[in-house]
Formats: sequence, structure tokens, C-alpha cells
Amino acid sequence: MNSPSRISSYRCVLVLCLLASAVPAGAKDPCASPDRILTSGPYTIRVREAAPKNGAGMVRVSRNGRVLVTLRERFIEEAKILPLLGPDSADLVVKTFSGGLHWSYVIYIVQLGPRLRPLLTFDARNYGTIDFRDLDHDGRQELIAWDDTFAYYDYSFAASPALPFVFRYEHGRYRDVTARFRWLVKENQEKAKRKLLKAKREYLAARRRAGKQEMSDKAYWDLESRDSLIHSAVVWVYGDGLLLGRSKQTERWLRANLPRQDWCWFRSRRRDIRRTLLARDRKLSYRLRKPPRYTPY
Ligand SMILES: [Ca+2]
Repeated sequence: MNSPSRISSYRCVLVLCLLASAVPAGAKDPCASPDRILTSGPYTIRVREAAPKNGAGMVRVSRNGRVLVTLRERFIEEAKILPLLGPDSADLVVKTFSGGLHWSYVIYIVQLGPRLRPLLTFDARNYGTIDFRDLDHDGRQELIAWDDTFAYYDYSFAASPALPFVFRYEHGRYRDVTARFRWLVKENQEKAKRKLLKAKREYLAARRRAGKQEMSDKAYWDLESRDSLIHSAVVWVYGDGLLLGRSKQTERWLRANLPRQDWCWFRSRRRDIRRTLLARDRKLSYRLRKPPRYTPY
């Protein structure tokens, strides 16, 4: 996700580039980031995190001096070697960012073993936050990410929910095993329920205030924005309920806690939310290229 500090740093880079235009031809480009070199056994990884002059970041993997693969994107946000599949494993993690306000993060995992082996390419789109933890204590680290499948879904990006996404390496590839880590999903759902109840309280208070006078544009917008927060929390709570295999119980909770019009909104979208959530593994691929563009709805 983009932050004001990132946007401000882009502006800073842009200013530096403009200043650099006065540098005589042939002089060293002050905008160019120095390449970083990582090594693991016979592998050498050259990382160019960002080249603001032409907007081209790069990760190049070589073995014994022979280039095996080059990943290119405007920005390389992360490139590091971690023992993800066990203490002796050397796994290269690369996170690329396309730039722009919301698009797009892609996470690559490549094993630097006897041969170079792509393990996962994950289209994280808007949500670039990732973490690695051994959640089930089997010596392999799971990848914890956040699913933006329902970003912009009938509400603003700022209100969009973040459903958990857990990947575990097993039977030769990373797989979506989010449903196995019920405690993690349950925590997420409890947080979403608190958000929903808070948004409902604030919505009802705003409606009471608006009801005492003819509704101004500001009061109308106030109500609309609070209603969209309820819708976002509904998708969040129900999405986690589907991951937990507790859709009926979650629907009962929503029925008991939603204002009538929001319950009806949910009813009209329930099938779509379910269908969309079940399709989220389309964000994964196992080659060193971007996954196909995922269009959830
Ligand atoms: Ca594990």
C-alpha cells in the first residue's frame, strides 16, 4: 500500500532528477542507485532497487558468471536471501513495485539450490505487506500476506478489507493454506466485527443528527461514507467466515447486527463474494513472470 512518506520520497527523487539534468554529459548520474550484490554458493544476485532516471529496477541472477534470469520492474522494494524451506535452504525473495498510487506489488520466491527453481509468484496487487513465520513449527517458514481481492468493492480503497493469505510449501509448491490457521483468521474476523459495530454506531448517530434537520450535502456524504465502512466490514467479516468454513454462523451474526438496508446489501452480493473468494488462487503462479492480471469482479 502506498503511504504519504513513499509519495513524498518519489517527489524527492523527481526533484533530484530534475537537478541532475544540469549535469554535463558523461558525468555520473546522481539519480542512479548503486547496485547491491547478494551471494549464495555459486549464485550472484545483482539488485538495482530503483533507477529513477529511466524507472527501471532489476534483479539479475547469475551462477558461476552465467546469467540465468533477469527480473525487471520500475522498483525493487525488497531482495533478500532467506532459509524459507529449512535451515540449509537459500531462497531468494524479491518484491517488485510498479509505481503509481495503487498498482502493483508482485512477490517472487526462487530457490537457489542445485538448480534455480521458481517456487512462487504472487500477484499481491495493492497490498505489499508480507511476513515470513514458521506458524506450524515444522522448520519451514510460511508466507503471510494480505489479500486485496475486495479492494474497491463498492467502497473506497481506503475502506477496503484485508483478508489474510497464508502460503505453505508442500508437495513441491506453495499452496494457499489459510484455512488451516484458524486462529489467525479468527483474530482477523474479530477485528473486522469490531470495525463493523463501530461503523454501525457512528452511522446511526449520523442518521439521528441528519434527521433533526433538512439533510445538507455534508450530512448526506457523512452518511454515505459511514455506510460504505459498514459494507467494507461486512465483506471482511463474511470473507473470514468463508475461510473458516463458518458461513452460516457468520450470516446469522450479520443478520443480528446489521441495519436492514445493509443486510439487504449483503444478501444481494453474498453469492458474488463467495464466488470471488473461491477464485483467489488465480493470483498465484509458479513461473518467473507476472501472474495473469486478476480481475475478481
Ligand atoms: Ca511452517
